Amino acid sequence: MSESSIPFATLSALPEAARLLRGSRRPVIFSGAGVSKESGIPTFRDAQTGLWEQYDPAELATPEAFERNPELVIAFYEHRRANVLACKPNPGHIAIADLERLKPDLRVITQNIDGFHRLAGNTGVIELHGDIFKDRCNRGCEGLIERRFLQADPQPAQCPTCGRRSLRPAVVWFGESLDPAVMAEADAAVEACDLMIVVGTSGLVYPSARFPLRVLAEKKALIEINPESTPLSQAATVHLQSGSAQVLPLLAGLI
Ligand code: BV8
Repeated sequence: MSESSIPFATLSALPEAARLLRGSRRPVIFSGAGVSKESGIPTFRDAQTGLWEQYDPAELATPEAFERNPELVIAFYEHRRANVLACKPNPGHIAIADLERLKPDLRVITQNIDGFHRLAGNTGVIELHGDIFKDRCNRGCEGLIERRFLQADPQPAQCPTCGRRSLRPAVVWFGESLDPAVMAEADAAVEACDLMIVVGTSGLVYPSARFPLRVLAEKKALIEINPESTPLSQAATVHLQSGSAQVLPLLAGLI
């Protein structure tokens, strides 16, 4: 999308956003599904395309769904894994990696499980909700199993520790607590930051949604990048109302 397709209000707000970012020593990027939309990964609030139109992801991303119908949940994640494997980081992810080269203390906190911030080159990415390419035992056995290939059999795979068919994606489902160590790392990064750029999130899922609210409560600068308005937009220091793949490269180019 060329600059001409970016709303004038967004283009005129860019210099202020760039001034804030230039003056920041420890920015945090807080991202949600919207940052991967232009890579071809549907967000949660998009109607899932194809086979998954009739399912609500929030219904499938739960321990109850896995207990009730493990094959359906495994098939849902295999479908999403295949989609992520067929996609790649977009210019928005690349721009965030470029920003880390300009600002080495930049941290990325993401709600996404696609790994695209790491793939784009960011380091120390804090993945609040896990990684779609890792499995873990649903019965609590220790350890994560890296799996970048697709399993043909939709039955849960066998746990190498307990031998039961209990492996599931190592992601945080609705109703499951986030890893306390990951939360502590995110808390420390937000505590230390002097600016947050919130990219592509509806800000509706807790406890992750509390991080931008904390930045606002601490009167730090918050730049929001989202084509829609969200509960954060009113209080944001700057709201760049556009797609992240368009506006992040422009912003990075001004630093
Ligand atoms: C918890 C991993 C304690 C899985 C995800 C009842 C029972 C239990 C809990 C609850 C309950 N009621 C409420 C809760 C709390 C619940 C919650 O917050 N629910 C919400 C729906 C109200 N939270 C939890 O359950 C959390 N755990 O609370 O534990 C506990 C324990 C036991 C009992 C009680 C409490 C766990 C939450 C984590 C769930 N896992 N992901 C998977 O991915 O399969 S969440 C998942 O949905 C994503 O990771 C993400 O976080 C969230 C979707 O949010 P977004 O990323 O913001 O995406 P969304 O589609 O919403 O928005 C996209 C945005 O992008 C939009 O604003 C759009 O405008 C914008 N956009 C579009 N295009 C672009 C763009 N932006 C930029 N550029 C573009 N081009």
